[in-house]
Amino acid sequence: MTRQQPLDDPDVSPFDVARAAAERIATVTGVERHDIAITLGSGWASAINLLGEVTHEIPARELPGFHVPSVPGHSPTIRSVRSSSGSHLLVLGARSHLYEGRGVRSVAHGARVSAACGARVFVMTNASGAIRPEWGPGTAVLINDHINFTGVSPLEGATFIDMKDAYSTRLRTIAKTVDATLEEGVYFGLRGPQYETPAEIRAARVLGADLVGMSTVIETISARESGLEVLGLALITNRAAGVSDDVLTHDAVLAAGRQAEPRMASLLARIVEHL
Ligand code: 8IG
Repeated sequence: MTRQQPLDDPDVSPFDVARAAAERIATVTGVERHDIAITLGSGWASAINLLGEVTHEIPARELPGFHVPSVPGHSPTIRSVRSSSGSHLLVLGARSHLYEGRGVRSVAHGARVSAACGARVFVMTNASGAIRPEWGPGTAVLINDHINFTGVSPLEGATFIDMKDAYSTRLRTIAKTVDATLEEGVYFGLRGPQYETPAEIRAARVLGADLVGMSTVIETISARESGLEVLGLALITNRAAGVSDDVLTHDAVLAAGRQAEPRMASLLARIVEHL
């Protein structure tokens, strides 16, 4: 059983919880505003070593609203990093996924805390399955749009927000100046945790999707609600169901991530330098 958390209380505003976490982060780090927030997904963790100097590391459980992740490959800390250019980076190692069952507020929390910490840019990395057959494991893809197929939204009440350019054209252009060979595609976001059937992947392809995963879409919606500019970077770790004959396992996904990790770390660090 998870403990009762402030985000579970419908009478508590998730933005108040985010503000409390942000105040704690500012107090502990002495950094009044962080400029860029970065969520490290599986296959991206070692980027931390290239982003700059880690000045503070806060266990997620010490901050309001964060839970300790239950999935191997995700590290539950929030770190403050000073980049070589002097920017303050907030690196989120604690991420909730819908399939963990802690609710959509928990998934949205990182983006809300990032905005409350003063960030203007939210960089999200993830591991994804390729719907496009030409994308093998190790391919890096800039997310240029998404299809939210989770059936839920982090927005509460009549919060009608614009989702055009959700994945900032400006930030994608900057990323392409760093690596012009970066692929681009539409991310199909599902709740999981089961991987898809081949029929579901065929359907996703017909709907216009290029890659698939179980994160990112809820966080992007929250980030846009909070006024953050979003950059989404996916590492392809497998071909989606039916795209190849491979059996999909979490271990194989992690192994592909580990193999590509040094390359992704360098790519991410170079992009962040230019933001
Ligand atoms: I890594 O093929 C990774 N995450 N839904 N499908 C879904 N999520 C994923 C996949 C995949 N690969």
